[in-house]
Amino acid sequence: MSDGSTRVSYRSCALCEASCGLELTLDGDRVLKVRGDAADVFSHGFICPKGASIGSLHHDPDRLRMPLRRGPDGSLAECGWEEAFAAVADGLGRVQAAHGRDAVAMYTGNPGAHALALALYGRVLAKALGTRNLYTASTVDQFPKMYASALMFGAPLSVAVPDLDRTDFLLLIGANPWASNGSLMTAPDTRGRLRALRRRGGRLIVIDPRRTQTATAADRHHFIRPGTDALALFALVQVILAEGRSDLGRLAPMVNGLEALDELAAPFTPEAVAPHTGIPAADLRALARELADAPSAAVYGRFGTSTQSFGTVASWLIDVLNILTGNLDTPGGAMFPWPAVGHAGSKGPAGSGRGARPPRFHSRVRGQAEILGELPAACLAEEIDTPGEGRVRALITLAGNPVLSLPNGDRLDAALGDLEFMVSVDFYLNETTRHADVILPVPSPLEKAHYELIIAGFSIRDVAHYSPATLPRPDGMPEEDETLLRLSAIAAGLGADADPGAVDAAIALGLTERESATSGSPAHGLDPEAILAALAPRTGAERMLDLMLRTGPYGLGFPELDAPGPGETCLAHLEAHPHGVDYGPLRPHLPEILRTPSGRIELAPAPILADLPRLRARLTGPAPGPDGELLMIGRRDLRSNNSWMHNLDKLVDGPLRCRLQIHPADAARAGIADGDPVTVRSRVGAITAPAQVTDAIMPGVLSLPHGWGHGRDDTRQRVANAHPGVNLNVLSDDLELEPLTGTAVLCGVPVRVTRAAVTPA
Ligand SMILES: Nc1nc2c(c(=O)[nH]1)N[C@H]1C(S)=C(S)[C@@H](COP(=O)(O)OP(=O)(O)OC[C@H]3O[C@@H](n4cnc5c(=O)[nH]c(N)nc54)[C@H](O)[C@@H]3O)O[C@H]1N2
Ligand SMILES: Nc1nc2c(c(=O)[nH]1)N[C@H]1C(S)=C(S)[C@@H](COP(=O)(O)OP(=O)(O)OC[C@H]3O[C@@H](n4cnc5c(=O)[nH]c(N)nc54)[C@H](O)[C@@H]3O)O[C@H]1N2
Ligand code: SF4
Ligand SMILES: [Mo]
Repeated sequence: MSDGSTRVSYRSCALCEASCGLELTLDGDRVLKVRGDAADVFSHGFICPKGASIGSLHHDPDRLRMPLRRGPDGSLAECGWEEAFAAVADGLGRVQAAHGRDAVAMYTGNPGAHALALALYGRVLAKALGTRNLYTASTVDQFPKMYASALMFGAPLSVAVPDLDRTDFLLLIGANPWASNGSLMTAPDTRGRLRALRRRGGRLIVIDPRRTQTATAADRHHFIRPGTDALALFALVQVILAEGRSDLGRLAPMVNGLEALDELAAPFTPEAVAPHTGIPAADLRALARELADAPSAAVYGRFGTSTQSFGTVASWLIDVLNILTGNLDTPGGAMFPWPAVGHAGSKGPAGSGRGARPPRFHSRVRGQAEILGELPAACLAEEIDTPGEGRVRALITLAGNPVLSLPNGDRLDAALGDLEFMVSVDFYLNETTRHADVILPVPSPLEKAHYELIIAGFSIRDVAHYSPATLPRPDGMPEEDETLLRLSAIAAGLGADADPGAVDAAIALGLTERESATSGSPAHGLDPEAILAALAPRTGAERMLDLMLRTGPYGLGFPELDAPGPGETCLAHLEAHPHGVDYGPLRPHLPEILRTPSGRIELAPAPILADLPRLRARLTGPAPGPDGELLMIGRRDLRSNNSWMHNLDKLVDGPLRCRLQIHPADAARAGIADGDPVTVRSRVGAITAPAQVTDAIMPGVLSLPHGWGHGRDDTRQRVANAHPGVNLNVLSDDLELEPLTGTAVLCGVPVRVTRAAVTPA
């Protein structure tokens, strides 16, 4: 409603990891304008087309404001909130009673890493469900990096990020921050920061099977054959060691396993790996020398080095290089962020810990190991569609669209149609949620409070931002944390009518008890009830966040209880600083951050060594010939957000984006011209898309963007359905997993192409 006057409001953008500050101009509850917040302490006014569309997302008429429930005629129709929760209690209760707790699976998608309520209460729900069938998008994304970090530093979230603003040399491998705005590297305006790196005389080298925009802006770009990054990285290690160029500096006394590396690296000479990777030996040798000689340097890999056949080994080698060159935990190198809520990988006594733990159970159908508390998402479809004891019969999806994001999408699509019950917490009726019996929408990004609880742990500068809700929620719609609490109560058998406030109070008391028992915390020894009183009247996610901030490294503590902390940070302090609070550039944290049992950095962890025979076999196997198999990779686009921002006109207009990139030599061999419809087949499926013949892709490699494949008439996404594209994951194989983490091999899917007879729609 307009009240005739406009106002300006600030908040940080939760759409990707860059966390930019936004300046919104509003008239009543209408968003008139969205700009970058020039006063933001970190993004300084930067904004991308997605952030600029947050008003359109908020006002999108297709975005759900009321729950949907499947009626007797099989169609989804709006219903009241109480009716929706009662239907969930009935559906989940029936499946749990008939088939047991493991029969209910849960899948959490990418916004689970951004949304405060999901980050805090998703695990409450998982615990209440008591199921082994927990899945997330992490096993189609970053788990290899997290597992390598757990093995080397002792905790999965101890991920070192490039010190972008100070480094002299950056090797980017399998990442395209020009489009993605950075990942496991929170750096608003990555492009501007990379330009600044080159302006100050630094060098940027990119290794990618595509000449991306990031590559075009670099000093040098090398094509690499998908899936061979571990070979190329090992060659850099080999040269640095063989030429005596390694210098660990202050890390030397903190490292275990250095002596094993010479022998491990020996077979991977630049000459041996060149025919496999496609990078000439001389280039690899020169790169190794430049990296070792740079005054400061960082090696950074992302999606392309993670979601592939040697994802964990490649992720490990990236930090081996950072360590051998003396650049880990050093300004200008790769460093550990120190977020205001406390570093998630550094709980408990400093310097050593339990380290990575072995898997506690295996999946039912293919016996795949559990990883970091969950099962590989690529196993979800078979756990639903394979009959037998322990079969998944119900599914909860939180903020995910697995039909488009998991491998063998068509199999999962069919499996979801076969469930006894499904509930989705999401604000779109999309390719996945169309299978749900109940959809529970959540407030729009402008209707809820925001704090990047997880992502701030990957920030290239220590900063904190908190944004309260900008606009009120629709009448009757619960906060996202309340919805999750109600689902948790239902999962625990307390029914749809349990008081979410009482459940939350019990959880909060448990947390304050734990904090009171934590030595070193400002809350140590305080009466848990007194802590709760100090946090009042906040409840839910905000109460938990305030507790974490007050007891964090810059925290206010509890001065009202005579227990001050080291700083001023608390939720009220962040509320008073809408442009963010800056704690400065990253600082060294070794050895305190280590949580390995040895209290040292493990340079040669046993599980990684166990995968090296497979890599050596790769080296001695045949190298690809000029007309060898074609390998499919994905790509991202600045105006997409995985599968879900295609319903906004401004983000989908312009030239068709879901096109198959193919090198002219491969196109000529298959008789394909630019614009021709091409059918691509893999072991599991086939799709047809128009060709884009371009030498920006390496010969032997094809690329399609992921997240497309809309156009179902039982979804409610009018704009997306008018720009459907095809689902890349119809091609990726649910049986091809990286062995150490069960992460799907999405980069480098073997395919064949033929010119199709008909033009795709
Ligand atoms: N082939 C191939 N496959 C890929 C990738 C690839 O590059 N290639 N990328 C992979 C990666 S890195 C990822 S992270 C996954 C993503 O996989 P998913 O997370 O499964 O998919 P998204 O498209 O991110 O879907 C997010 C959903 O959350 C909803 N949503 C948005 N915000 C919120 C919120 O605040 N709360 C709730 N409850 N819902 C919300 C949206 O409506 C949407 O339905 O895909 C993976 N799949
Ligand atoms: N605009 C936009 N931004 C996003 C997203 C989005 O969908 N759209 N998604 C967000 C999410 S969930 C994530 S995880 C991040 C991902 O962030 P990034 O990893 O930076 O994003 P990608 O564009 O997937 O970059 C991966 C690059 O790896 C290359 N590649 C593919 N296979 C290989 C290989 O085998 N080896 C090497 N060396 N390279 C390879 C691809 O060509 C691609 O350029 O982006 C986030 N930001
Ligand atoms: S770069 Fe990411 S955080 Fe920044 S405005 Fe765009 S979507 Fe939002
Ligand atoms: Mo992701």
